[in-house]
Amino acid sequence: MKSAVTVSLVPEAAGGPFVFWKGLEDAFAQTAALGFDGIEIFPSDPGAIETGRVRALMEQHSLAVAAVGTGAGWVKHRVHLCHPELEVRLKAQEFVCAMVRQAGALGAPTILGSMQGRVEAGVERSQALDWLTEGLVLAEATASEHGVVFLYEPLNRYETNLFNLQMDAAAFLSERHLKGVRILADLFHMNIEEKDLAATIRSLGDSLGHLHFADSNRRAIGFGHTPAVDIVAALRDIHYSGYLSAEVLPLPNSIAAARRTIESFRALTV
Ligand code: LER
Ligand code: MN
Repeated sequence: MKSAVTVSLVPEAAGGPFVFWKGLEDAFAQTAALGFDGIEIFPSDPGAIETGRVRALMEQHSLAVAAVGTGAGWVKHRVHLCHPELEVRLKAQEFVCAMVRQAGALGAPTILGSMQGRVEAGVERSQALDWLTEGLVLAEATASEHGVVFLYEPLNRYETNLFNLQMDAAAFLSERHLKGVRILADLFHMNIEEKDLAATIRSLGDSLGHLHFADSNRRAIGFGHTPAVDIVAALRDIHYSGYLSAEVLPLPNSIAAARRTIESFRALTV
């Protein structure tokens, strides 16, 4: 298992669950100094990832890019993949695929979280699921051109009505034959929705591709009451070798959240 921490490059996401906020140079330096394996980037748009500059930082600090998020497509640009208007859906698809190309060039998978959208009023659920599939098929094909998977993240009920439970999402991906799409399990969302976090992780097995390592209160693991020991035991049981990436609030401040994360990670994975 590998450790990672998040950096947001999106001022409009202020107050959101990201550890670092002061740009890539600052985040890479702090992340490397604490001994993480990777960094997860939340850019405002695909153009914000200059691959040459990011590659230089990766090399300088011996860090991988663990994943790249697409949430700014919703938070900043207000588009999503299940929007009733075709033009908005097409913009959302292009945003996601452009991000997949940028992330793919860095060897990193891209995440579909908030940009999945929701079943809007007046839209049939089956129609929204077909639109979601359309977006996932495009993203999966683009990701496979770069030899990476694409990540689909179930969210809690206050953020989407598409999929709130991990296994419902995994069954959907399987029904739609989306073999290049893996589940991103965010422990914060799971804490709201799942009956048993460790059992769910065991059920996910190989369909798990990435994990947001957040405590019950969306603070660093160790600051809440999520049963992290049981969860890491379940991850070992399924031979999970991906990232535990801290998508958490920068509380009490960025550096303390990052430090608590890496301390918890080390204590749990020895
Ligand atoms: C994205 O990874 C996520 O978890 C959403 O709740 C948006 O913050
Ligand atoms: Mn998340």
